[in-house]
Amino acid sequence: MLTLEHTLSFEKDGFVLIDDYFSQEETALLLADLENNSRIQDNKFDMPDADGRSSKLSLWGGISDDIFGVVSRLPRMVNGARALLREDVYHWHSKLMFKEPKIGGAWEWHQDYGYWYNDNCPFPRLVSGMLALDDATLANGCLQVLVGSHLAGRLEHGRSGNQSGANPDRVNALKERLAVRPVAAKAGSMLFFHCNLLHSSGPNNSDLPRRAYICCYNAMSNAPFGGKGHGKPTPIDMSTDADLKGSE
Ligand SMILES: O=C(O)CCC(=O)C(=O)O
Repeated sequence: MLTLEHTLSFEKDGFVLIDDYFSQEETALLLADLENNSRIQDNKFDMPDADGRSSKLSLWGGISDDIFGVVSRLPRMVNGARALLREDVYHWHSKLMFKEPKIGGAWEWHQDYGYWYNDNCPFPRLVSGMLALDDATLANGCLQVLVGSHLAGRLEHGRSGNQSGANPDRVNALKERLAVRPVAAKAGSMLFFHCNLLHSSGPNNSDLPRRAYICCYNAMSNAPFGGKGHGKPTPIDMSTDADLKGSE
């Protein structure tokens, strides 16, 4: 459950990391499913970085009909996003991030709203919940955030390979004023972050994978104009903790 302190910390810093949001048993269930989940495995695509290394991503708009969809609909996820955005939310998209040992590449500094602005969301009123499926460390390319950068507003983004990177001069100016924080995260922890928070990650130089499941929610009042964007602005049919255990 999110507390008032979590919400205040999110508003000040643009993110909040909560340990043990999912139990070890729950993350083990997700990892076991992931191995054989052809919907996710067959839809992975590369996100090459500037050095020619790649993370892999599998991304979908509708809520999936499997254990990962159950997670996207759990009250701890949906109510968390509601508390942080202070209104009802709908499912924008969910995605699996894979950083394979020695292969997984870096992510440029960017804001997710750098992408989602172009999907015609009028306001930066989206939040992502990133569930660490493995321990995330600097060595395996954990997320790094620029603390408080969500308050800078939306920055211009340009293409960088398959990725969209924030204007480097702006990022450097913000780095002189704000702290860069690597978010080392234990498996099962949850990082909620604001769509204007600048974040990046390094390559995976370790022998261990770094996998994360990221559920993104949009404020119900913020549906895109012009028929663009992901998901549908409809209320989420919530799942239960028991569904998570029962959907093996
Ligand atoms: O998982 C990562 O290393 C980067 C993910 C990311 O930047 C994103 O999903 O927007």
